[in-house]
Amino acid sequence: MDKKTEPGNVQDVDAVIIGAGFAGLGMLWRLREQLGMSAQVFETGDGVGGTWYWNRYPGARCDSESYIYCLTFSPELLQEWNWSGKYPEQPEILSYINHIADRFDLRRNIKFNTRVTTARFIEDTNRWEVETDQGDRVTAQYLITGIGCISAGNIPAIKGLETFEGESYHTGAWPHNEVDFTGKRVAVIGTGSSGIQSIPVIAKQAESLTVFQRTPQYTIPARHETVDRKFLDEQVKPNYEEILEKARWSKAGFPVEFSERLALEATAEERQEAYEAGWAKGGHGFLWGSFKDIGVDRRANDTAAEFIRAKIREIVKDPVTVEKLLPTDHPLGSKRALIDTNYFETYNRENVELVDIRHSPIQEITPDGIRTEDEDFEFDMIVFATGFDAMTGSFFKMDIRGRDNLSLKDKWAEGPKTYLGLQVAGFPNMFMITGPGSPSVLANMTVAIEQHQDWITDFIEHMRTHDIEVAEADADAESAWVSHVNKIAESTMFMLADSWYLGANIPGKPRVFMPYVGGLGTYREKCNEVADNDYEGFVLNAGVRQLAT
Ligand code: N01
Repeated sequence: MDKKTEPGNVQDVDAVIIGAGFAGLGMLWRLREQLGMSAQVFETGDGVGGTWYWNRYPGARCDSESYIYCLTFSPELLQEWNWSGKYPEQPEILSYINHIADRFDLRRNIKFNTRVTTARFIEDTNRWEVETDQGDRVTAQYLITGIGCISAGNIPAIKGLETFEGESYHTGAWPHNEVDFTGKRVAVIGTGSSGIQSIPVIAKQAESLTVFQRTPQYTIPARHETVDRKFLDEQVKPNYEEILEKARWSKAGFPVEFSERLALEATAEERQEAYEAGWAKGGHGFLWGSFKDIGVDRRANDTAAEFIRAKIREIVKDPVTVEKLLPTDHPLGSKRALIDTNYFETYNRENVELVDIRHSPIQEITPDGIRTEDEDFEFDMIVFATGFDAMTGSFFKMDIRGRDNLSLKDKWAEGPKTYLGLQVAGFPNMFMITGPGSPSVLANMTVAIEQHQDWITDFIEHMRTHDIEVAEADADAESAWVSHVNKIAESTMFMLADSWYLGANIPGKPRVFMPYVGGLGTYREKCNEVADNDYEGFVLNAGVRQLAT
């Protein structure tokens, strides 16, 4: 037996936290500083940051405005941190996260370069037993996952993948050294958020760039700029708590007003004016600031979609490329909403070509490049911007087992089942931050993450003060939540696109809408109601201590 795995080396802590991104770090701070608990964080990377540690591709940037993309547990930090860009870039977000880790002395409870391989709930002791690829064995009362929803990279199993002799990268596992595109013939496969951010940047450096697009996208100019210091100093910082509170109770975690106007009640001129204003201002406000029926009525949606198609026709010069770029097969906003910097403009560059693989699919990757049904292409580099096995993929990289040795993978074989996206029946004392069934991926992530962190912290505090050893989602409450999540999704346009929200990007994955679409504020209200009603829907018991008395 490996020395590290000898029984004598088992470490006991109150909580094991998996992941050292925003989710894991904020959770660690709360458990340690607010509840005085012991916690061990395991992190696969050699540094903190999670998503922002791994996604270092060119152009990587958050599309939440920087002043609202932050952790808020320290009012001093909120006041002192100064972002440089309206939308923060990956290096700046990573330095912000590193600053948090240093400032709050979080690293001492984090073990880096360590992947959790198994986590088993031991019914005799009511504790989780966690093992890692470094031979650690730790037992904990609580297991808390902060593993991200969009973390398990997906490189499609294209024939000949391993034969390519050039360099290849996935946007979500970008190397730490600089990748130099100078003089290179580069392919990018995929036009989701990562593709549309990296394509304009790579195009500027590469000798040639060929984009392989399966689904044309709607995207709105971000209108990125340097941060407006006056706005920050005069409007944001003195009013931070109020702004945050507004974001916390909003639909999507932003302190903004949603338009109450209906596109179908407006005249064609009024609609044009509203869409032009949204386009000129840029960002996600195009959607929420124009008309509220865009998200629920296909005819209203068509008016906005047509406006964007007209913009594409206006911006892109080559008519053949325009036709390939026009999104017509899904409503606006039914896939992840996108904002960009010079995306469509990039197709006017002489060194950029667009290949429509919906009509001429990739047949194989060859040692020299990519072969589609119609053509052979030669490349020095292939960038896979092909997304993630979202929401469940990172759970399935570990062997998580609850009561009766049931594996999470088996439990979720037909799609994820959770209560509030926070717990799974049969997996006691395991809490998920931004799990499936929660609204996180449809909201500003840091606001969503902190709602979970606060709620879990309050729940654990409640358990400690009421001498409760075990909390477990009730199976009926879980079924009711899953039905509710599905039911409200069915009435939305999200069901009309093949998206990762539905698992449609992963062959064989059950087609189930995974996030809660009812809005972050409504969800917060529901979670608070559950807590106020003595954690309704959870079975609480004193566990072994109760049996012993
Ligand atoms: O991944 P995606 P992403 N053959 O799944 C294509 C967050 N994020 O990394 O649309 C050919 O969106 C696929 O085609 P299709 C954000 O939540 C945020 O870009 O499935 N093509 C699509 O074009 C985002 O939604 C930020 O037909 C294949 C692309 O690859 C999420 O992460 C920045 C293929 C994948 O797009 C994921 O974004 C970056 C195949 N077999 C990411 N399989 C910001 O905050 C897939 N594709 C700004």
